[in-house]
Amino acid sequence: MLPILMLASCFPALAAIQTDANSEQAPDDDRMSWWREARFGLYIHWGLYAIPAGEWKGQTNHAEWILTTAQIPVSEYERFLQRFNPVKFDADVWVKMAKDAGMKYIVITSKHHDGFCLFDSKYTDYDVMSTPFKRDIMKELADACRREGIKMCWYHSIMDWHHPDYLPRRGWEDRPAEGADFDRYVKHLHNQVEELLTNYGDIGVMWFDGEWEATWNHEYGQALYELCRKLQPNVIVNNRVDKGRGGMAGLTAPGGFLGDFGTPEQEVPQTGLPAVDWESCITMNRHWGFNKFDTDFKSTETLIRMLVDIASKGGNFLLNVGPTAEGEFPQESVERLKAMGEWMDVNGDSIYGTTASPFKSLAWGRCTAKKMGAGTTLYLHVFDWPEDGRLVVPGLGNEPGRAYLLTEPGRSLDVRRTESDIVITVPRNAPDAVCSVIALEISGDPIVYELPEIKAESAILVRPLTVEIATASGALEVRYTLDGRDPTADSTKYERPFEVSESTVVKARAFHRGKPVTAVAEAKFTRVTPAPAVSVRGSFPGLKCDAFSGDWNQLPDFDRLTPKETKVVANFALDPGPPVEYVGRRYTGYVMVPRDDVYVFSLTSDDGARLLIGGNVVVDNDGLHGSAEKRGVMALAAGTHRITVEYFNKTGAAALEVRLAPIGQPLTAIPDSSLAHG
Ligand code: FHN
Repeated sequence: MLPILMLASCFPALAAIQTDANSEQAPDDDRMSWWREARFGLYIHWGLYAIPAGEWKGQTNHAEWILTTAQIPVSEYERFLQRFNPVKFDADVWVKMAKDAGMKYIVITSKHHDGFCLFDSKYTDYDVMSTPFKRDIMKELADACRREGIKMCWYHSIMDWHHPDYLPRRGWEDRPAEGADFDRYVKHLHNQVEELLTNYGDIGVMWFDGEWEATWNHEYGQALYELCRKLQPNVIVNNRVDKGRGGMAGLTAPGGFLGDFGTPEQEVPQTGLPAVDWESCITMNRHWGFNKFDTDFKSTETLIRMLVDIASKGGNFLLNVGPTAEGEFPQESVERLKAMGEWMDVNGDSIYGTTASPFKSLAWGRCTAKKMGAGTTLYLHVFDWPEDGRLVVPGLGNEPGRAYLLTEPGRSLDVRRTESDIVITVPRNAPDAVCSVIALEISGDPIVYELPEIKAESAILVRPLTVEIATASGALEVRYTLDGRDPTADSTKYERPFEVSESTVVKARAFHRGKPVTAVAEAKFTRVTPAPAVSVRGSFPGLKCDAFSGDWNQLPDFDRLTPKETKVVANFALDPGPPVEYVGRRYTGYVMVPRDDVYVFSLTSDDGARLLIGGNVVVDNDGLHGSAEKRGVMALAAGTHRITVEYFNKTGAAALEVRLAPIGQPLTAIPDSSLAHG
């Protein structure tokens, strides 16, 4: 088995680092306070697209984008108006389900990209009042929310595939663009936002979307943000009102872009983001709008742990439901909301109004924190219950107070300090198989001595490898060993990076005034034999590139498909021009490396991609995502190695970039001269 590692999984420091966004216009605390306290909201995608329910002419993977993904002419899509009659819709039932799930706000699509309005608008007939239902659904929901003390919030799409003045037109559609006046559309957008912020009482959030097309710009975003705040000064506006959102990672780039919170989509940031407000919006299955074929629902365990993970990073969780055309939540959604509510009934205090974990990571679960007078309560969310009955809280410097299970607040648990850790004696069985919460009271603010971080470019080596040890606090002294023994106060003091040239186990521990204040960090470095080069008879410049077309959510098995075209290309660069959608590519050939070494491969793609060397997966960046980079390493002998890159793009933006370097060197695109095919 060749020595290969997915680098991001070994050295988080090399994984994607989120931008430190929002730092320039942190929103005022009062206005954000209810939202930060809430932590958990319901997202609802509902509209005409619920009628086809994902299906069109035999294709069954559509949803709220069906007008575009099925290329339905607007005139044909409008016919759904006459079929929208959700006779089973009951606003009180929906709001009660959200409230019972522990949710504090509801964000619903007042208008999605298809332009259909779920509210009574005097600026269009393309709204719910033109359907057989003839009721202002948004009004009924807003009234029910007010009755139940839930914040009503609107999702409103900037992009509008129906309005005659919106541009650009969809590439495939027959409606002429002549005569369209985008500024007239912007006025229409403002008029409807005024209706939404005037006719329905206090609104919590304006959740804009569809801001990515070139016709929308920062000036429009600024004017729309200011309109919202003028109409309702306390309303919160997300960052998709402007142009600063960074893809699906959703955070606001520096540069004065507007928006009160970042909007990661279908993902959770890898770490907390101090002083940044953000909310991850995530589907329960694989679609936002109702798709009757999509039974791939996340488990209740996954959803509860996702809520905990997000809260432990200081974010909000906006969990989506796509109701049916009849006006009901899918049964799978109903069941999950009910189960989440049962967990929140017991553990809600560990989510609401909490702040991010003071720990960088915890082996057994997550942590949230809440100021309590002069002290702090740490909520320890245990996913993996300790079999030995000892829950170890690593590197906590505070003297511990009382500890208790949220399921039995009256029963104090035994808490004692070992050298660097706090140990809580817990019952043999976890009270909640999904996530049991222990409250640990401490005096003052949390003091956490983070485990020293042992860093190197790779965990495998062919040549001497430089290793450094970092600690979060300069006041601590780090001592380390290279022989596998735990460091003591007499072990070698870390002063500067050092080299290892053979397989080595490095152990490090932080000390304060001669006493250990952290557990022992350990990293194993293995000397490996580089993968042998292959001998190639008769190679030619460039790579062989098979082009496929299809609608995928992840990389298909290209071996089972027939390419539409096969050609030779100079490198991995995508064709210039607008992004090509519903496309797959498989590049095959050889890459030459100059010397025996460990090489870092970097693969950036939108959507998914995978890089193999000699048939071994070195980087797996598969899946539906915005432009994202992943890295992997492999030890290679000098010479020629077989390389394959597989790639697909579904819709929207596209990206593919392959970079390579020996560890410790800057990554660069592979020169064309180092690529060949047989
Ligand atoms: O295109 C929309 C999509 O339909 C859905 O509304 C998500 C959820 O926020 N937002 C956009 C995709 O980023």
